[in-house]
Amino acid sequence: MALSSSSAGNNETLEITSPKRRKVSDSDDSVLTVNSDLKDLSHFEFDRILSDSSERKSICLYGSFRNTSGKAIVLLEKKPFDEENVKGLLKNTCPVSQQFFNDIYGNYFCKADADFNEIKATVIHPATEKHVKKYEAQIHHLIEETPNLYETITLPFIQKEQFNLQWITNILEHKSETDRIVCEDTDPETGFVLLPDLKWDGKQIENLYLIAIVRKQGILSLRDLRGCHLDLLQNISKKCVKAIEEKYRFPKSRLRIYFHYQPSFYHLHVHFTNVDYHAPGIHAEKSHLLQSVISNIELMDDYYKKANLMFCVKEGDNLFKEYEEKGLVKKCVT
Ligand code: G7M
Repeated sequence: MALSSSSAGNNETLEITSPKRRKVSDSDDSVLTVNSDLKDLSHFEFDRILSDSSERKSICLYGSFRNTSGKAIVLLEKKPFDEENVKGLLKNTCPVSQQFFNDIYGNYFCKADADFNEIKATVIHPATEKHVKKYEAQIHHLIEETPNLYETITLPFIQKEQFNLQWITNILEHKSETDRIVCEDTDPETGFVLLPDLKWDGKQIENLYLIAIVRKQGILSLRDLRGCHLDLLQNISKKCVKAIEEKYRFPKSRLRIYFHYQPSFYHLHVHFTNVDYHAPGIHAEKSHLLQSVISNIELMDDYYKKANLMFCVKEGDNLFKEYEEKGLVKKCVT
């Protein structure tokens, strides 16, 4: 995580500090990241908005950090309310200014204390062009990927161009986020690491979001899953559900457990979210429930080798261009 949330929320007391930088091995240019010692966002020079969402109460900014090479993405999101937070808010003096009232109905703006007004910030630096495309608002298309199209277009594309997986290696090798690990199984075939997703601060159950990253190398995505992986999938399902139940008192029946297809990162991982939370990528065109995946493989060992899989792609994405060049999809003319 880039920024401690307490410093992110308190915009009025930001100090001017020069971001220290650390070399990162996962960048194409091997440039320096501000993430090793970022205290505030005062050095961020904003170029443009990549996307914003009133529904998610988030905004994604593109720019750079002063005196630092490489571009940066800063994603700011308002955090959901929880009971503890609201109790604190109500106990503290929180000035309200009335907008209007009509009979028994009144509208107010409340000036909450910084402690109860935290903003979650995700900083990606140095950000590549591919990161920009991932976070940029764009038109989407659906593509039906046959096994042959996977072999001839998608797979060569993944082999040529994909996000670096250094953050995954760091988690598996206990070099990053070690204190966030919720449950771990070290078996080389069926093992995994379960921890909160980048999108979750690990606190509020309303937007509970964890990921289990498999230990075994070489399973790129759902497409690679076969009968020989059933033990791995069942092990993840059983142990992660138990760990989440124990740590967060959150029952199995309230968990949405799924894969993304296409994922952003081609090293197999499973998403665990609160079923009432509308996390990005939960819709039919992108998510595949773990239980359905297990069931499909139980019925047919090589289901995911033979199935046509739909996936959603942005018009600006290079994978879209690969399919466009073969005449399999067309840009939207408006
Ligand atoms: O779409 P895909 O299935 O590849 O999703 C990858 C998930 O990994 C997303 O939900 C990301 O929020 C999450 N993620 C990405 N990064 C770079 C990190 C990270 O550094 N740490 C953690 N804990 N989760 C990450």
